[in-house]
Amino acid sequence: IRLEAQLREALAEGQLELSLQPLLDVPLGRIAGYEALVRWDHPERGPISAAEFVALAEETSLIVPVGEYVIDTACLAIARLVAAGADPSPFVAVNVSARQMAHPGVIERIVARVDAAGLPRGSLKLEITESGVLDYGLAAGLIELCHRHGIRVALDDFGTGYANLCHLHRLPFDTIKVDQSFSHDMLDSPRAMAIVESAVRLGRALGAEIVVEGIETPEQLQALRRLGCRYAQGYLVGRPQTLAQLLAHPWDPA
Ligand code: G
Ligand code: G
Ligand code: MN
Ligand code: NA
Repeated sequence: IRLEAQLREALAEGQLELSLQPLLDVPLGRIAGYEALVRWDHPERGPISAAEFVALAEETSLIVPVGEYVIDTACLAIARLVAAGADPSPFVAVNVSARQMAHPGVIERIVARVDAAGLPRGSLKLEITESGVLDYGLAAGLIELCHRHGIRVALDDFGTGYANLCHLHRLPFDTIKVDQSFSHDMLDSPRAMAIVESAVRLGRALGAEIVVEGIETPEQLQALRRLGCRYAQGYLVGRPQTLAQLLAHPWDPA
């Protein structure tokens, strides 16, 4: 409860910050976009990861203003990168939670913020994790509404949890993000490699783009190239960085 009050204060006082992690377009060999990851630099405790405080924010209605801060800041950051010469225009992927999506009018407010930042609608992708799909009817309606507004939707952490093939069966995601546990093992485990390979094929069959997360070595990236995977994300491509860091070294892998 004390942390909740502190989070409310952090939001008001601008202690929340965004990190942006680049995604590589594997066949083209260039940065295609960024995933926004929210951070909280707590005055006494130091940096607190999103994993820690997003769960807390979800238990309260704080996830709504936190989510709006993230969308706003992410769109403005991408607009700054574009203004600084990022070419072609990158996309920005923003994580959203079920609690946030259940709020009436949330998509319309998100669209208004994309427009206000001067970005094309297609530059925003919403990333939904398994826990973000509480109800298929609701999720399908939200995805349809996003598509009508030109916003794309990704299924995050694919391969973990219970119902991910059900999600793909019922919901028309534009992007599937394969969880990093598979890429970490794929060069040592033929089973992990088989799963990544199947995900790439599944994406092609479903008309969804595949992102493989957690790429840390050139050998893993080479394997993705061989499989015909479209996007790679991970420390090899770049660590999550602040906008200031990205503007200082726009195309350096971190
Ligand atoms: O980068 P980090 O280890 O803190 O991320 C941990 C988790 O927090 C990830 O699963 C990520 O999806 C989630 N996350 C990061 N930023 C946000 C955000 O802005 N909103 C939501 N709902 N989740 C986020
Ligand atoms: O659940 P989601 O995929 O949104 O979470 C992304 C998290 O994964 C972030 O916390 C990010 O810092 C972390 N991450 C990104 N790339 C790598 C990587 O190559 N290796 C590891 N171990 N973690 C990564
Ligand atoms: Mn994500
Ligand atoms: Na993920």
